[in-house]
Amino acid sequence: MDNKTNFSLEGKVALVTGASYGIGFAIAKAMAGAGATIVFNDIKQELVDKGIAAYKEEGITAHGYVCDVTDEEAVNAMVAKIEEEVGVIDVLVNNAGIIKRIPMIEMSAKDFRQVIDVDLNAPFIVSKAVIPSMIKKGHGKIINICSMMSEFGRETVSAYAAAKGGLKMLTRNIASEYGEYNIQCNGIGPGYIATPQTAPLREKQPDGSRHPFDQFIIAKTPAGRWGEASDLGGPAVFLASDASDFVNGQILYVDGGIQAYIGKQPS
Ligand code: NAP
Ligand code: GCO
Repeated sequence: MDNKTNFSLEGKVALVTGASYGIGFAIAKAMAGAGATIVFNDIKQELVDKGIAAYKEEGITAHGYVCDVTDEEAVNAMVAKIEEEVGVIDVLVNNAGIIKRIPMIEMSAKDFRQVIDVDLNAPFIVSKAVIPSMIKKGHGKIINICSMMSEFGRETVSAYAAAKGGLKMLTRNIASEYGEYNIQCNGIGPGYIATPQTAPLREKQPDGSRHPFDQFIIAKTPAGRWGEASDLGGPAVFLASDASDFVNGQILYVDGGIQAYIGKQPS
């Protein structure tokens, strides 16, 4: 097989969770560009409708479903409906996620549990729902959207870091348990990406200056910029394609080099 077809997703059905916008949307757009049929879900009908319209603007006929990925019954029903209406899922991207930035000792157990539920329990639930058909089909790709917080902590993100650290190990476990069925499970660890999720960290200050955290990330990134959601498309296509059939249990960090760099000294 030549390298061109190796990276093709022609004939593949890709489900990207929480992909009405943001990183999920960018990954789905890139996969569509490689030939995949795109299926996505979001928690609200209005967001699914907005997503379908946004994909259409990009020339993509996406299949949208309303589903809360933390609800196992709803997820199983959605996967069954997708298999009936679109086809067996060849590629799953567990992208849906939330963050709550609260100092740990001020965080309620309820808030902590909600982050763990969406960011860790849901990837378990959705992966469990799609793996049986992948086994029957003889192949499958699962891509978990991890984070730099799969490796590092910082103030106010205890629940998120715990979830994303767990997601790294869930990735490795799925790879270990289902590799013999030609299912590859890998993670993508984005660095700091300019999406609605990080908008509070980039808000302009009253005096028009950059948010302190924004300045911090710029100084910590060799490229001196935040990542764009589109920066994740190529790595996702690679991990969804036959080109990565012997890559399993890996977390591919797409962070602009933050983890390699001590950071620019303040001028
Ligand atoms: P985002 O802009 O907040 O989008 C998250 C998406 O997930 C939204 O469409 C959201 O839908 C959906 N979602 C949330 N809870 C859901 C649920 N229970 N069921 C179904 N969908 C749900 O976030 P993003 O920046 O694109 O991040 C996407 C993923 O990348 C997340 O897993 C995040 O942790 C990870 N990540 C982000 C960055 C970054 O810098 N942005 C870096 C590393 C990793 P609603 O709008 O309806 O809530
Ligand atoms: C934060 C950010 C990060 C990013 C991302 C980094 O508050 O530190 O939201 O968590 O979202 O996960 O990889």
